[in-house]
Amino acid sequence: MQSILLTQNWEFLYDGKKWYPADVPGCIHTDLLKNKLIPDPFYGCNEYELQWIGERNWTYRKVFHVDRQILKKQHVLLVFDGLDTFVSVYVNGKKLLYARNMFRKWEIYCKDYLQHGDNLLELVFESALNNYQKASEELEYPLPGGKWVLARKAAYHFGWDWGPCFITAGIWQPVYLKCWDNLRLTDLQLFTRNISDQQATIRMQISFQSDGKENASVRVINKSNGELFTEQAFQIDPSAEMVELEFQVADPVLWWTNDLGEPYLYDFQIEIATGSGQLFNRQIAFGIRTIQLERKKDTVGESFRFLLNGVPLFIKGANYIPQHSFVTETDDEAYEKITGDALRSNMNMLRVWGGGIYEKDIFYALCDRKGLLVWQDFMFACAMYPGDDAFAENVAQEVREQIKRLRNHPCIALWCGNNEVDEAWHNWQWQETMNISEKDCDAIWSAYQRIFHQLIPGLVAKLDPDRQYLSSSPVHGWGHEESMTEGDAHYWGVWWGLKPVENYIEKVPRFMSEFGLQAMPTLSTIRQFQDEDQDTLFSKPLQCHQKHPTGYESIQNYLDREFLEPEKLEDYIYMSQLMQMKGIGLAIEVNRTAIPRCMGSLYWQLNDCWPVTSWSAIDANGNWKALQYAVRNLFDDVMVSLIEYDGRVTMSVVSGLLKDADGVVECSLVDFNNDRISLFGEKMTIRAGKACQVIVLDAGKLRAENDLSRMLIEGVFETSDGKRYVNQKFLEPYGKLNLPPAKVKWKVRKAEGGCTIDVSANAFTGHLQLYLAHAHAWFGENFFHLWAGDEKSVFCQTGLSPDAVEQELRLYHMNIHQKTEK
Ligand code: BMA
Repeated sequence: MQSILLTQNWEFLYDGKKWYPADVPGCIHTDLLKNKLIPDPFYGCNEYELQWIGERNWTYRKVFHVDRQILKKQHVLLVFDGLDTFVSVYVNGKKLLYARNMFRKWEIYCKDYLQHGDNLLELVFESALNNYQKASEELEYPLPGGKWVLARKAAYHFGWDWGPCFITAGIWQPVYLKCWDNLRLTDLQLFTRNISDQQATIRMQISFQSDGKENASVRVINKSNGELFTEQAFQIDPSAEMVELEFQVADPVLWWTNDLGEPYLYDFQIEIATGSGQLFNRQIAFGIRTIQLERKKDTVGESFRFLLNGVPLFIKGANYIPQHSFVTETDDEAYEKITGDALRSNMNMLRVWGGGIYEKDIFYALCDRKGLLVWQDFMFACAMYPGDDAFAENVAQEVREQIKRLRNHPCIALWCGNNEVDEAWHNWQWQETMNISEKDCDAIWSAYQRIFHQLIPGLVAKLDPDRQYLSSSPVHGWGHEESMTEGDAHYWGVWWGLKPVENYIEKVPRFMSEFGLQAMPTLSTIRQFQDEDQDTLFSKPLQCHQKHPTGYESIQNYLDREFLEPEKLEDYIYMSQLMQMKGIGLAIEVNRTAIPRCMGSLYWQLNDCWPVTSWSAIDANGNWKALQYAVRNLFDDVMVSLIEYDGRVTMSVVSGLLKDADGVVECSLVDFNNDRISLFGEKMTIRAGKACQVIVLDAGKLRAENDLSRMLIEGVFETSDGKRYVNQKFLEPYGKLNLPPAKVKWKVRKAEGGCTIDVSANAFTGHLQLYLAHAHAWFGENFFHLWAGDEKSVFCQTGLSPDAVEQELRLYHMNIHQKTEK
């Protein structure tokens, strides 16, 4: 088998006249930008000026050389790993393909159309918007939701409530020629059949495309130590879909999420030799484990919990969206960073949300390695899709390919049909607002059932029988009582319903798969779209970078409840982040303390695809908002929780450990002078995987006896081997605190990978934030409190020199109305 990469020397036609160099993989927006034909699409309100790009058709071409050796091969395929989206492909002037699905791979037998020497490959991309306009006129009934429903293309490209509308077109994955004689290996899959202490049985499925019958043999070797697992003979038969074999791994080391153990991967080297002398070598990093989603009737309703190797685990994580509006802009380093961020935040799952893309291989490989589970949505979101034969066939092919591509990854925990399609149809009143007739409603719902209740689950059952399928997330909409007693829930009463964050205390579902609050990104990210002289509330660019219809008003609504009054941009950035941390932090605490009733907490949303004010906890440049720093603590293997509700303050310690932990539990009030009043202190054993309620305090009494505007409450669990878990909370709204004037000092010194900042203060300083004015950075700790005399050394991960950091460093804290001096 020979592969010839065709990614170099492409060009695209601009204005019907001139050809410009193009990147493959790439897309029209990035090609226009790199050729300086458009301004930065993310800057200012440029998005609105650049809509014409998505309304046009675009032609790409390339000349490639074919030598005689290739033409001598029996089979020559032209392969596109990804085309975005509606495109006619011509080889030497002959149309060989019309592709119409961004999520599929396209292969064309092209030998008869190739010639020795130069060949011309041309692709004419049709505007996905125009395609929608045309296709929707032919629909028998209206499809509510959005313009993405007729295109098997990333839905967020059409604009989302956190993302711009950039309707891209282009070759977004590699292109190559593949040629071979007689036989090619098309697929190699491993499945864990069963596991005992002594051995694991692995089933191997090998698929070939073959011109005739042949004898063959396969060897499976452990690449890291040369150990031979099996050597078996088999027959290749062109009429059989695949060959199935089994082998054993003795004393298997299991794959665990990072919180429960080691995500151990076997480096299987699989060597296949055929009678006619062909050799195939494949490497699969395989994790031996079982994963189940258990949904069993119980006294509350129905459980919704994951069992990894039989162990129930509380899911800690977030919803993940594509990292860039232009998918090819996300490089390997960005995947390393985001999965690394999830790992260092003590997460064990990411949900790949259905309005984006099936992520690239590297994303899943990194999740395998870092012990992060993946909840994988199929790419359908928030709209009703067609159900005709052509659409169903297109989807079936996509689903088949994606399952086959991803099923070897131990990280994949669940297949989910779509994001909020079921919920939308039943709760978003489309039937009334769009005046859809009963007959059309029936047709729309049967299309839904065809795709999500029949077609996709049928393919999952056939191709990946050990993994479960959930037809839609959430199982019930948040307006329904059942959303709290069974299934997963997207609880949006807070934010969308403008309920106070304390509502999270009452709304505890079985598994919280979405909940969120917006906050502004860090200043250096705002700089990406506006210059310093535009830093006013709310400048035009700030408005263009807020996609929720009442985004800033809703943030203000939450700030008002905390008596926070931002006057300028820096105030708003800081206060909105504080508010987000408080609300989402509270929900996580509540969800975790409700174990085993609630078995998961995935906040909306981990990341962004451009610089924007959104629900993300990590902005588009990788800067962590306050929430993300807090999450690390709240998702730690042990969490201390302090929740005030209904006149009581409850302290709990929640364990995600596999073993019981002995230690000392303490609860105190600490005032801003660092004087302590002990409320509780005892030796305790915290049971593995359980929540332990430590103490319930009378909030009224605490208030009557203390000036809570000058103190915070602190809960600590210190294990007998010295690990400390701490939670500190103000019991008064932020704006009602009586903070002293504070002066913060700092010094910057060199450290490996960045620098160390030593900070100290002359008085209690609340939630001290460190950031760089013009550069992106990650801090080892942030938004922490300092008492007078404390000195903290904070690592700052940056490429800047200590001198530059000294210049760039900005501090913000809750006492800021008092002038901070160096
Ligand atoms: C959710 C998501 C997204 C959306 C978010 C915030 O329910 O599934 O569609 O961006 O809410 O509104």
